[in-house]
Amino acid sequence: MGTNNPHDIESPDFFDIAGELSADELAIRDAVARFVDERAIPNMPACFEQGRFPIELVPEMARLGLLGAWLSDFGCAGVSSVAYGLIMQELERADSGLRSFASVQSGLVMYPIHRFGSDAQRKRWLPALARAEAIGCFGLTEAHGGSDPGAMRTTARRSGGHWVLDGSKTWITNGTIADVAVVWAKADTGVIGLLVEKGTPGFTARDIEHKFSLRASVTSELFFDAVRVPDENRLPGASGLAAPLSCLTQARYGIAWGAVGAAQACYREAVAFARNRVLFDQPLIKKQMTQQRLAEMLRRITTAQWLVLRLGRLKDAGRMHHSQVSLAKWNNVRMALDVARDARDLLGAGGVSVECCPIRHMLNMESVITYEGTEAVHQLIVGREIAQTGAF
Ligand code: TGC
Ligand code: FAD
Repeated sequence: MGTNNPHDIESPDFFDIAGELSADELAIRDAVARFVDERAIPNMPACFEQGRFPIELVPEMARLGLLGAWLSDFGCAGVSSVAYGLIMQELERADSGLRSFASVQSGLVMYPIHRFGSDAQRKRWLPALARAEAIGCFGLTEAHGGSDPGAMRTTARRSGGHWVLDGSKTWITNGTIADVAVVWAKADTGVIGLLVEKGTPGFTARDIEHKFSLRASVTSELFFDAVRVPDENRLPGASGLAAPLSCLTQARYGIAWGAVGAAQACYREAVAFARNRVLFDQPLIKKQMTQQRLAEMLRRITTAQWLVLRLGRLKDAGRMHHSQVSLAKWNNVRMALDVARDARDLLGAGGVSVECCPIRHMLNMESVITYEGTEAVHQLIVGREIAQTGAF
């Protein structure tokens, strides 16, 4: 049987997921787990409290080959989708802010350049993004409603060898720290993607402050006022809304894995607390109600682990459909939110302190359940598969 020791790197692994992983996948997971345990976890409570993204960890993540890790060539590691998922799981065990950074850089910036970019764009940006010499962001959401990106109002108008970009984007991860923004805009021909470089006249970014969630992550607004973007910065292979939506599939896949890591961290802390806390002359873990609660957490985590493992194998086999990713993102984020909330409660008063991870993960999950498609959007995507007709 898999390990259930809260101090073990694999915990919980009740159905021996580790036994399904290749030697390479295990080695990658363990290397990231070491980085997370030694370098990230000790700093995350303070970063969350201070509302600071730990940017000093980014070069270390790049050195470990974590950015765009499943992509091939151009300085990317070319690991399996399951290995990439394990990377996301381990990063989010520390904090969703760390996983968010890696998700955006990998799935929302490197992926569209890799898939839709010109050779010149790939050569210029991918090695730099993999080494974290450049940081990227992804601008799709607009203030009037992120769930319906087809209704975007940001426009791109052709003018000689340039595109003139007007509009704004909001709730953009990495916005003010990005060297390049992948911006989606409406042109005469439909939705196009432009690489907008920091410092381009008319392009400004401003941070969104006062968040109660994802505090250890940079979230920004982007403004475009007659920004002239050369045509060579247009992603030539991207035409129509399907292009940005295919990027979302990549990021949602990583989130489905990441949510498992957040839930694992909460479960471990709940088990350790229940072992040590003595109430009514007995450790809490000996109480029927406590065991029922921990068993419930383990059930939810275990089913989520199998879901993403299967999803990853389907992805590697080229058989994954985006509605399956929706079901996994919905299920696993809901699972992590519920596990985090219950673990928070199990820890009693101490559980409201930043010193305990469940409340931080719980607050983060309120963003994670909203971004990359809200729970309702994913339910409607799965509903559309069942009914073969959309009800958005
Ligand atoms: P719809 O008609 O469904 O689709 C238009 C075209 O796109 C194709 N498609 C997809 N392709 C790949 N992956 C997907 N997930 C796809 N979903 C749809 C579809 O087949 C169609 O292709 P074609 O060739 O027939 O044209 O479009 P719709 O306008 O009806 O939209 C449907 C809906 C609601 C599902 C979509 O708009 C949606 O997913 N909305 C949610 C928006 C969202 O998730 N935004 C996320 C912004 S990025 C973000 O949050 C980053 S957080 C980062 C972090 O910090 O981790
Ligand atoms: P709305 O779309 O206005 O939704 C409001 C409510 O309506 C929700 O409860 C929703 O579930 C519900 N709803 C929507 N459609 C329906 C329907 N058809 N029927 C019934 N109910 C419905 N975006 C980016 O482009 N790039 C980023 O990097 C990025 N990073 C983010 C980081 C953070 C921390 C956060 C919080 C968000 C980020 N986002 C990003 C934005 C995110 O994708 C949007 O917030 C999300 O898509 C939802 O859009 P909205 O907030 O405008 O909510």
